[in-house]
Amino acid sequence: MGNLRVAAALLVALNVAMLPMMASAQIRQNYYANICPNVEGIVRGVVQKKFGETFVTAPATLRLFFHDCFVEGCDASVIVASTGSNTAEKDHPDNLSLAGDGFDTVIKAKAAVDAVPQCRNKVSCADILAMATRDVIALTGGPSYAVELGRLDGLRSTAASVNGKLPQPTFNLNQLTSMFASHGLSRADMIALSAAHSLGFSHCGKFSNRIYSFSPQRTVDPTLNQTYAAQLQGMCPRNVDPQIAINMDPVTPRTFDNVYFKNLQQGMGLFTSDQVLYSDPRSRPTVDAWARSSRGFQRAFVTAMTKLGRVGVKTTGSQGNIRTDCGVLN
Ligand code: HEM
Ligand SMILES: *[C@@H]1O[C@H](CO)[C@@H](O)[C@H](O)[C@H]1NC(C)=O
Ligand SMILES: CC(=O)N[C@H]1CO[C@H](CO)[C@@H](O)[C@@H]1O
Repeated sequence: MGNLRVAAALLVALNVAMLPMMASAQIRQNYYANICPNVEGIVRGVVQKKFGETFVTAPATLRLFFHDCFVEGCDASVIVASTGSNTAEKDHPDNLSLAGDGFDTVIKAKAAVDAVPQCRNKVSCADILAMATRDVIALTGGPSYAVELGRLDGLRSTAASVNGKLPQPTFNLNQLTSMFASHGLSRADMIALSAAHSLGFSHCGKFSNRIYSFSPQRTVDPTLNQTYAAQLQGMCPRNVDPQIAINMDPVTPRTFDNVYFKNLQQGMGLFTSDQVLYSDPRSRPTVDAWARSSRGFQRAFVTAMTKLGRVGVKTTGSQGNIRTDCGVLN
């Protein structure tokens, strides 16, 4: 018994001692400076070309990065394809129809990086996704920032691991705050990151409860702008084709900007999880501040993206590796 207690105390001490060691295995800027000096230019070239072909490249890549980081950490596990014996993350129903263009962006950038002999099999898919995400934000008018690198690719990807890991559009502020907090992200980080909904599309089914069946007493969510609600009903009639998707930012759908917050002030947040940031008095002051100040929002967004990019990263050989094919575990 005494020995066990000593062993337990030792384990606790060891864990505490290891915390700073683990923290020192951090990702950092310019990680590939000697390994593959032009990696950021190579990735940017591919992203620019693909963005020129289709705008969806931007929202698809940004959302893919978020879903990657929130399930098993930023380790490109979301990109792995299912095999006969394993249903991977991307085939979980909550992948919420991740657009194929995000996957395609990473795979094309990986091919371009690996075409350079010095870089071949030296750059992780997780890092390529992080760089591509930074690039699509800049291409759509958002802030540019130095991206931290040095992640390894994860060793597993299962649909089961997605359960309960992604926020739902029906979430209230407490649910949003606690899910983001479980990844070390503050409420301000959560609010800043939600502005990713400044770009991209949603299928009608994700918010139909707000315009058709809000409660037994009311058809339309009272926090929704009633003019906007009527427009949404027009674009998304009952029994609409489930493939139909509409812009999440009705005002500037192709620009990454703080109009997202101005929309919330007008009752034009598409999901409950968007509008609640304004209707809840605890988060409203932040929404108001970033609706006023584009610079303030951009600064907070870069901070939050950098923190998101650190979630669950793998940096040692026992935790991960560099995949040769982003869609297949080594
Ligand atoms: C705060 C909680 C969040 C919830 C509840 C949420 C939920 C959703 C839902 C339901 C959709 C529509 C999916 C569809 O119908 O196809 C969507 C789209 C999107 N989300 Fe989120 N999301 C959240 C946070 C984020 C964050 C933090 C990011 C990125 C940093 C993000 C990026 C995107 C993007 C870019 C799209 C558009 C995708 C496209 O057009 O292909 N979301 N989100
Ligand atoms: C609803 O949106 C319109 C613009 O589409 C705006 O003029 C109006 O003030 C909004 N109503 C509310 C209550 O915010
Ligand atoms: C892009 C992608 O992989 N989408 C899949 C999401 O999950 C459903 C099943 O729940 C698949 O049918 C999609 O192909």
